[in-house]
Amino acid sequence: MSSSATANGPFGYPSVRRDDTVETLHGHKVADPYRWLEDPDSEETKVFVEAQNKLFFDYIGNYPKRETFKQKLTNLWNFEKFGCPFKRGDKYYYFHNSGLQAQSVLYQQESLDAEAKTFLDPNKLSDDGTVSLNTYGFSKSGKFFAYGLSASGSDWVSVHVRETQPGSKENYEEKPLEWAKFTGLEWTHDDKGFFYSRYPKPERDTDKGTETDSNKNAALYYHKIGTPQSQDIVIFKPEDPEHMVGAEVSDDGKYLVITVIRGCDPERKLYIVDFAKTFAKTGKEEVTGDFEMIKVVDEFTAEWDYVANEGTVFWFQTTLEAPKRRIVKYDLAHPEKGFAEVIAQSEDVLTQARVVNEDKLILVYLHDVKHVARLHALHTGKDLEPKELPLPLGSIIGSLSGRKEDKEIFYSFSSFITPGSIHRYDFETSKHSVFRETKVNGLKADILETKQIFFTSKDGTKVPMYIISRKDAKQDSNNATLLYAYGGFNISITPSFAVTWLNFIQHMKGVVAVANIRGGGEYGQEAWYDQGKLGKKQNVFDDFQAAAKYLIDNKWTKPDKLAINGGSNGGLLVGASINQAPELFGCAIADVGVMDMYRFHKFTIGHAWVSDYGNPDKKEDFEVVRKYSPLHNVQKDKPYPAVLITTGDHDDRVVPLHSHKLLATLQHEARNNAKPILERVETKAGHGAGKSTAQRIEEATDKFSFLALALDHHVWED
Ligand code: X98
Repeated sequence: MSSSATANGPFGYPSVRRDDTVETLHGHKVADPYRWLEDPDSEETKVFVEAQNKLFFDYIGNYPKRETFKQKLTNLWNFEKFGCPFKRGDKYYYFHNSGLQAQSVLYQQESLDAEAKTFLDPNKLSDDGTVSLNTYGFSKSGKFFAYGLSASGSDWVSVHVRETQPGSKENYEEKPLEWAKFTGLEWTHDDKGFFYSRYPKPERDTDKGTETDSNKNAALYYHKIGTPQSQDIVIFKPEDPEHMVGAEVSDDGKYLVITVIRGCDPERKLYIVDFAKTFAKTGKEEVTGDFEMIKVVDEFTAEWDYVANEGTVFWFQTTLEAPKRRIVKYDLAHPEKGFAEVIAQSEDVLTQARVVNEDKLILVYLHDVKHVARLHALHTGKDLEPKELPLPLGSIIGSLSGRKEDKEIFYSFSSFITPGSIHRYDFETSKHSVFRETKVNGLKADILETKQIFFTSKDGTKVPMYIISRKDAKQDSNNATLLYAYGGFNISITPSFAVTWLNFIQHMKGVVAVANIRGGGEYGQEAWYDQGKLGKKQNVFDDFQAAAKYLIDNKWTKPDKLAINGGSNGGLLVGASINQAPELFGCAIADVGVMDMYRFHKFTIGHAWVSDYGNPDKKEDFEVVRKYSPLHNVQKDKPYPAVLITTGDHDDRVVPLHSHKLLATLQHEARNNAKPILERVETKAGHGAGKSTAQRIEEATDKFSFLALALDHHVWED
């Protein structure tokens, strides 16, 4: 590789080999000159990554305000973060981060006022804080704790078991369970073992998370504690190798609720196992695998989330004949009666249902991208007092803890400018109290404000958008503005307290806009999700571009001062938008994006995304992605904004090859672009989850420094 500025443009992009790979796909000749970048192990790919990282870090390292930004951000980040307490067995637990700890620590308490003892500290598991807790499950008695650790942000988890009594064995198993992924850890109530999902060991099994092998043939297993993983029992293996399986043990421990999952499609099959019936048949009071499945729903018709059961009567949250979801019940003893409605679909989208204090049903709804929590009687569905949980208007419930057997619940709420405070509601006394307030040193929330507006998209649809700014921000077209969105997979982008954004707003006088574009779940499946997937995916890009136009037309900003950002499916959104409307933006930051829409389904869990993108092996679907695939729509003649593409070397959700191939193509086609097109590859990081605090701070510092340089915006206020 050379870095001649003349041959390789004003930024001296590395020379990258182009080969003559060409394929004919559904009658179209498609060149793929950077196919070789799909091999993460080749020396040439490693040299590419090193050269791109050197270019980026040299560029950003020269920015004089980088250190100021980092110091301020570190300062703002350094506040105590508490999770909601939850009870397991006779003990309380909660997560806590003292401020800048790499990973949050799980604490154990005998009672809410007792001394908190460290129960699991992931910070002790690596030198650099890159081993993280990915999933966990307590046994019903509270005696055992199974937990999945992930290294370097990979989706793979190694499952460990420990006893919970202080002073008891820390490592119950000789060896952790391997090749678990996308799994819960669900204990049988006899404390003997737990259910989990795992894949076959990939062919290339070194440095987990850097391989690209497709994840297929998952199965649900039962692990009996104290026995080797090789003896784990297969409980259920879907016929289709791309299907997955989820499992939940019912509250009373008598049933196993199984869902068969078809990729990211929300519709699932629903099976139930009656343990007692199986034990009667096998003559053994333990899991043997000879389960008889009651196939309650044997088609992918709707979403099914187990809420509670009393004997054979089960309550579910479902989208069955209710795209905004409702609560139904089903009696296993009377299947002929089908599903009976308990709570009808409302105008708002039901997002969470939880039973507490025996028979109180808490339902959390999304109303114009804000939460409302309502209380109902489980049996009759009738309203109870208080009708709504006390919640400041315009806020979001981050977490909610409390189970059927608990007489109290804890819930945390937050907004863009208020960190999560924790509230307690006691059902015995009907009293609400603030359990914990969160204080953020250096945050001047009183000078900030959030507005929610509705803009009109290309086809006339009204789309909500939050705008967060200083109160003194003027609509003079001159604000450095960051527009963020996701747009897919039924995922709603709700307000979140992000110090990276607040640092930009408070200290750099920036504006952040969060657009709740279609493809998400903000207004339910029919009205929002279905309108932004498959053949309607262009609506997502149209909404995003309409959001940018709104910000420009209403003089919040102008193209030179507008940056866009999104991650994952939102990285695709950024990639597609810079090809479709580069003139609208001054800067674009695409994090961990899906960029090669012809080949996404071939790597790791990519096949699960045909729910939104269709299957490129089918001509009809291919013709849809052909119109927006970022890699295949790079423009030769239009000027691009400054572009930063970011990825992680252990991203096994959206493999880094997507970012590398788009980057190489952009640097080749637009090598003389006036603004830089660069890539940042984080080492020992994956798709986002599990990053250490230091990694998060460095990444945000680099991204906002890039944005400041791209928008020529160097304002700084203390
Ligand atoms: C995923 O790909 C989700 C991955 N995933 C899970 C879990 N279960 C899955 C079952 C089938 C297929 C995928 C599954 O995370 C899971 C289950 C229990 C506990 C934890 C995890 N997602 C999409 C994604 O990452 C959108 C969000 C979820 N994308 C990347 C879409 C395009 C870019």
